[in-house]
Amino acid sequence: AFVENLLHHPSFLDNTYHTKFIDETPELFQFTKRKDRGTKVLTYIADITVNGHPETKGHPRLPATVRQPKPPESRAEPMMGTRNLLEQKGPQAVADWMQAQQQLLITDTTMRDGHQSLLATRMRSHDMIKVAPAYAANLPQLFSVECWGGATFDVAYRFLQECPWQRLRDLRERMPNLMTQMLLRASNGVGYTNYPDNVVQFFVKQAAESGVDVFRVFDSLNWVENMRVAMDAVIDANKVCEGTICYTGDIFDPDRAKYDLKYYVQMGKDLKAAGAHVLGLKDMAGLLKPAQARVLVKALKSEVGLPIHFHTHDTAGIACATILAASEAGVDAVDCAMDALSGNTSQATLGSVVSALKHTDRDTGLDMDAVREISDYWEEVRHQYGAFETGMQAPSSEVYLHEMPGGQFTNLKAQASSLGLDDRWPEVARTYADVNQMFGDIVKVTPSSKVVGDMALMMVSQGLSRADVEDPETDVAFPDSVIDMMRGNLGQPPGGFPDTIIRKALKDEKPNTERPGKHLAPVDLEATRAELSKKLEGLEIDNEDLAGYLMYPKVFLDYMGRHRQYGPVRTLPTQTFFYGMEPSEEISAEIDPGKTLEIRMQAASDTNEDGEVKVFFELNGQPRVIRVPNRL
Ligand code: BTN
Ligand code: 3PY
Ligand code: ZN
Repeated sequence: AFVENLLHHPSFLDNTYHTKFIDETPELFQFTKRKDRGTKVLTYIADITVNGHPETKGHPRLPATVRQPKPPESRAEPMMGTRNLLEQKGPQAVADWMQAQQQLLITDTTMRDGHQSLLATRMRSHDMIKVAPAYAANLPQLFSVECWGGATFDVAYRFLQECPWQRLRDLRERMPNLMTQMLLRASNGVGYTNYPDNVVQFFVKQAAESGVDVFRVFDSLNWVENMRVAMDAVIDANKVCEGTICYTGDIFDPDRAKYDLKYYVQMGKDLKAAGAHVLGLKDMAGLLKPAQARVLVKALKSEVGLPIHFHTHDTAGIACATILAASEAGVDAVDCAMDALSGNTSQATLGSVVSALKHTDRDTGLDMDAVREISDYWEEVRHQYGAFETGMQAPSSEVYLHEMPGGQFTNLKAQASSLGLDDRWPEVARTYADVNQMFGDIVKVTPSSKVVGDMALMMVSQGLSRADVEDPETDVAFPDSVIDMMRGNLGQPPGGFPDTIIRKALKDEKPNTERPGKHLAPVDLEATRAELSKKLEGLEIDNEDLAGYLMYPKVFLDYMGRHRQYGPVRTLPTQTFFYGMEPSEEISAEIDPGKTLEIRMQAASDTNEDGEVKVFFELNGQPRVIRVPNRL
């Protein structure tokens, strides 16, 4: 309702501008519009100051005296890095170089999986952009910086009130020598469902144009058939296609024989045949153990013949050991997060891996002083996101039971709490494992992991066991996501879904066992662009916005509605964005390159009889009063 109202609010209808347009062509909007954006941003600050931000309610802000996180100085002009190689010689040259050189290559995941797994994906672009030049200058040996895709795309629009494409362009510009990397859910794009082929193609093309160099493409059921459209689009864009195996089970466990060494080697070969430049090995839950890593990496190296890029999570506390074992077995690249955003459900600790390999034949070449300085910066940043900390205090081997991905674990825990199941977590974990078996032992990663989680929560809250669900005599109300998956709308797992569960969920309906995209009609892109433009009062819609709308129509429109009201709030310091301001506090916000709003809050009045509060500011030295309703 909030957004509905907003869309029909006069302020929405009479302001026909748009972030990228105005940010790139400020001269068209001299005076009134510039002043107008100032008012919008002040309105946002006033509102948050009076009413609080819905997402940080109940959490204390840091004192205004705590300094803004300060990025390290650049030590030198950025040296040539992997991006230069990609630009000059193309993706195959990158892959060849990976195999030819000896150092263990490192991807820094802090700006994507790190905060996705530790801080509910809530890190703002503002905090990333500031440190990007230090990455470029001080860590030119990095293989890549994972900074886009996965859940960060919709969270940017949905919760952070910022454009994910702009984040990408801003980071790309500040790290000209480093490859950027994204996580792409193949036909599910950066969403939770299969999209028509031409939407996937359009999205990949735009991501490549806006600045993604390495695409890690995976399918949530490990179905290579369902990865081809996305992989081909990456290859067509002349970017690095990292065709990816999702690891589940345990290759040494005879009870999990479905996912044995042979299975993974075959999938690696299939991905190579599908055109992958690099083979991704994605251990999204952190299940691969050191001894198994040694065997698996050796086999993939020798039998597939692609460079291997290994991704894992430290949920069980063992990720560094597994990475070092993989390194000994010859893995080419691995993912780590900067120390301050590593460990637990996040990645292994970057500084520890770099240190462990110093003076060995796989020395990463990264400078530990530079690593520490950047991690110190991230530590200050993390303090500002206390409201999103999950409270996970220690690593846990329980992950070997439930196999939840790092990004889902804390999320599901919070969902369980909100359903009043706090004290029944062990039961949820156990049930999640039971659901996996009931579904035929599947890969659990977005979006299939969400389906398993939905089912597990439903069963625990309704007191149903696996036997109850499978009993043809009991009536079960399946979550929509389960019915959708059984229909075949996420594709097929190896061996298909078991008949018992299909029949129970779909009754007499027949599932589709072909590739879902085969049955989805292409979207008329230009008609959609026109329709979106009309919804937004004639606003010109560029390809980035169209791609965002195609992924998440409602989320995108809601974002645009709030943008009209609040303006470029992505430029505010993080404390201000989440907590507003305190009397006498001063901040600045660079709304365009070189164009800065100096904002000082002076005071806030009492609430008047109309329920409004007056908030007194100085904006670039001029007094401004903003009235906002007190909704508390
Ligand atoms: C969301 O959580 O819906 C996105 C964050 C922005 C919401 C804005 S903040 C100011 C105003 N007050 C609210 O309660 N919602 C909007
Ligand atoms: C995502 O798809 O967002 C993931 O992080 C999967 O591991
Ligand atoms: Zn991950």
